Amino acid sequence: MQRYSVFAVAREALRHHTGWDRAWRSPAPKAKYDVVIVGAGGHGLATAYWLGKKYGIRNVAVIEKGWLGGGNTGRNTTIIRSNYLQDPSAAIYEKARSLYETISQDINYNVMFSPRGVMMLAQTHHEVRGYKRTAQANALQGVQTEFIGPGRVKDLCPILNIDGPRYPVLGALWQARGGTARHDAVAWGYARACSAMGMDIVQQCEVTAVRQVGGRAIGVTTTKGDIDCDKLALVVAGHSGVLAEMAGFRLPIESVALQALVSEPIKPCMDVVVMANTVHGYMSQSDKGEMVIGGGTDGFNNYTQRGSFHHIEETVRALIETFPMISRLKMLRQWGGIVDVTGDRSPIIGTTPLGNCFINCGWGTGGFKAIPGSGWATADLIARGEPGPLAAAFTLDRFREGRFIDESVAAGVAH
Ligand code: FAD
Ligand code: PYC
Repeated sequence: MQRYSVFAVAREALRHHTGWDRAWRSPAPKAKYDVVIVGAGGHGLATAYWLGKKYGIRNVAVIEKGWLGGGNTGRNTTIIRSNYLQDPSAAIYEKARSLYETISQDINYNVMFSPRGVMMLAQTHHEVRGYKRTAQANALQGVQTEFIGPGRVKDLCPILNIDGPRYPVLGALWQARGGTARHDAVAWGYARACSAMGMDIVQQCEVTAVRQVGGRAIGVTTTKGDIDCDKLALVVAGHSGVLAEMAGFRLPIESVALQALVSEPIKPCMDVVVMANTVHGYMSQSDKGEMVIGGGTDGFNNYTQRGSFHHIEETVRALIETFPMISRLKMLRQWGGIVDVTGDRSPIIGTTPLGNCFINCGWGTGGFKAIPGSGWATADLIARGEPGPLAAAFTLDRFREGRFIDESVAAGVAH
């Protein structure tokens, strides 16, 4: 793999950028791999990366029906934080957040991780109690968060109106090392690192059937032909129910569109991420100056990866008391992604009723932040055939056994 560095950029500048290699190869699929991963979003690619990096398993294909990172990974609002309530969630999200700290060096690709700080506003007394409880749980879990008062909130984000008549800001749960990263760079960086390890990332290749013999997965049928494998991983987010049906089992998951929008670019005015869960909306400013604004999920199940007009009005209306400045902004574009939501708002990582077939899904509205840690845990699962400590609580069995990991508040997005 050609190494990216300031010297490489300078060298290429002198020769008019004619010497850059392609970031990843685009091979035709081979007939057989040790591991086939369906879905080249962040989670599928990070899983492949850790399989190669940690376990030396490199005869791996990542099969993608569209273009890599073109699902939710390239459509999200990029918020990274680990301020969850339950211990298993804090462990996997904090592992992921800590990997984000060094990911650009680890994979030699600048994902623009920006630990600018994330605050979740408390705008009711109930939220104050809830976030104080989360801060205490986080302290026990080794996750650094604190509950801050309204004065500190205003200092950190002067454009906030903390004296709103309906929902004054009473404080916030603050995670100083939370932040954002460039979403598609995360997918591109992992793809480049996987390709350099000899793995095949096969785009424009849809899986249409899961082939099985005697209760074990033996491969997939795709629009580019049959591909055999020893182990199969389904990492397809909003299409998890579809792939599970091909594999012959059902998942406790609903697929629903989550929408976001950005404004025209403006001068820098906000250098933290703010989530306002009572009124419901969240906002940060991109490096280009656009205000990145997110809303809630659609109120009905669907597979439509697009925005709908009423969401602009609903989301902006919700935020306007807290951020009066957005009443003067022109909105530039909106979009949607299909997220996979479980009943307890926690992911599923584990074995499945089909032998040799593993699943990673259910990240719902909040899986971008989890990508490096989820890949780590899923690679461990595939390599060893059973979940390790990071994934053990997130297996499919929990729905049968009633071991829910309720993160409906920490999810921070209206469902
Ligand atoms: P995806 O990136 O969706 O990848 C799955 C891939 O599988 C897709 O590329 C798809 O094309 C492919 N696939 C599907 N079916 C097949 C098939 N039959 N054959 C081959 N390939 C197939 N999370 C956060 O942490 N912070 C946020 O701020 C945040 N904001 C969000 C805002 C929006 C608007 C949306 C939509 C999501 C947001 N999320 C956020 C959630 C986050 O984006 C997802 O949880 C995460 O990206 C899921 O990654 P993934 O790799 O599992 O799925
Ligand atoms: O999980 O932090 C999150 C999030 C913010 C917006 C969408 N998801």
